[in-house]
Amino acid sequence: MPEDPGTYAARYRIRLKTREQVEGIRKCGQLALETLDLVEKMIRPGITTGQIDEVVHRFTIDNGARPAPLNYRGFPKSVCTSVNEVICHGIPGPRVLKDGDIINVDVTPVLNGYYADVNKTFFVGDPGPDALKIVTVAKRCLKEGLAMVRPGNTIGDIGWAIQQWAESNGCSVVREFVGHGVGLAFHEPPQVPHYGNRGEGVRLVPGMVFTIEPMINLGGPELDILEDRWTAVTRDGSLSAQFEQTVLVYEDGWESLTPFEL
Ligand code: EYL
Ligand code: CO
Ligand code: CO
Repeated sequence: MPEDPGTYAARYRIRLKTREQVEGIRKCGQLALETLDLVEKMIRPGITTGQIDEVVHRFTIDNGARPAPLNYRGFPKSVCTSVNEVICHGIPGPRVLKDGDIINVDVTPVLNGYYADVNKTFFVGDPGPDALKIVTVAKRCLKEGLAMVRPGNTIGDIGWAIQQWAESNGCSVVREFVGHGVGLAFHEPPQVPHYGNRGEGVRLVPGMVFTIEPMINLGGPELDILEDRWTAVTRDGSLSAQFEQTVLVYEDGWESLTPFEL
């Protein structure tokens, strides 16, 4: 007898979401996207990453939500801001953005108990050729990963598609940070690596909600963690870019709960 999807998911401690829960996550996702739109409008040379944090914090609270990153495992701010060679988990502060920088802004509001996790990488002023390349490749990597999401495919299919695009374009995939189940908590099972082999890993079933958030480097995949114990940077100093969406598996394929154009 074929195994029930709920029973299969439970073996991996994956909580399948009800329609009501999906509605809650979708509403949180809309707030997250509005937050990123607000941030995009303020990004220009001369602002600081700390100013981005202030705007994200205020807008989140004013909309009846709270920022999940704040105090999460001791993270001191409400949003991650990762500039140039910073891969992820950059801490907002006095750093001033300059023309030609790239900056990833990663927002996760908690609204009515539901979590949605989304990020984008923005250009500050006019991008140089390296900035243009890494942002273009990272964006396409998320698109390739999303295209693999449907019942019957596996987590490994997603990672394979991402790794394939990144490496065939001369870029590399960060291994230390992965996508994750999300919705009722910031991080739930399963883990979603952005590398891997076709057909390997957990099989996707309707009701799963998880992020895909490939971190793509222009040089090698190795990273260092700075003294602040949060900021991850490329070991070779090369640029790194990332795009993230929260995605729902449903009977016919996938639906982003944090949709933006790729
Ligand atoms: C926590 C785990 C080392 C993640 C995200 C994992 C940090 C350092 C080990 C944000 C903040 C993922 O999912 C995230 N962004 O999309 N902290 C995170 N950790 C962590
Ligand atoms: Co995120
Ligand atoms: Co995430």
